[in-house]
Amino acid sequence: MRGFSSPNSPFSRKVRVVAIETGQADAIDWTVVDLGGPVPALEATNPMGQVPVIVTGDGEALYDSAVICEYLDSRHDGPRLFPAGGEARWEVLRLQALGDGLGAASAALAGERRRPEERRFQPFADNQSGKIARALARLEHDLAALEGTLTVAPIAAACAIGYMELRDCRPGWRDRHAGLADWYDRFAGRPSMRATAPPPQAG
Ligand SMILES: N[C@@H](CCC(=O)N[C@@H](CS)C(=O)NCC(=O)O)C(=O)O
Repeated sequence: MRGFSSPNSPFSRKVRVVAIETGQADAIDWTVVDLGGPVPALEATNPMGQVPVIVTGDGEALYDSAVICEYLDSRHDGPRLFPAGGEARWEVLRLQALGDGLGAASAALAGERRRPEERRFQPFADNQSGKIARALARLEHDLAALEGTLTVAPIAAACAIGYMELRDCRPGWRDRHAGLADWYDRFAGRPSMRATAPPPQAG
């Protein structure tokens, strides 16, 4: 399979972690793209022009990260990262959405902060900050569900928290959410998380 990713993207990282955790790290040949401008090859596979994308052996493009993760989970013999059904499945999917939402709000806030000061729109930044604050509080409330059996839920949460922290979207979050920070530090020590950590940032 081929794939498109970018080094700092929490959604790309989520897929790469799932690939490692399910023994498929070598099954995807990643092209790392720079999202600073248009990437025609990426747009040709995903009309949204977003990473991650994979192109299966049949030549079919799959996106977004939730779809790719569930696809990878259907292709291995180990314990499933997506429960097949029942309450457990809905809880894992909700938590995945919460983690992804945290990643999206953090990316939006980081993008807004990169704009020249005179072109920033503070209400937009405040709205994203509110989403980040509420998502962190909810993840801490749901800590018990992040512990225990590995599913896509803690993977999504940890990749999003890693990005949120990389971009310093919520200064002081570790003091406000000590339990979540402790869980995150332990989870970030997994070989799959260490292997996919964003590269050291310039400046
Ligand atoms: N819901 C998508 C979100 C993907 C996403 O936002 N990717 C960002 C990088 S973190 C991207 O490609 N941004 C470029 C753009 O939106 O043009 C997923 O889960 O894969």
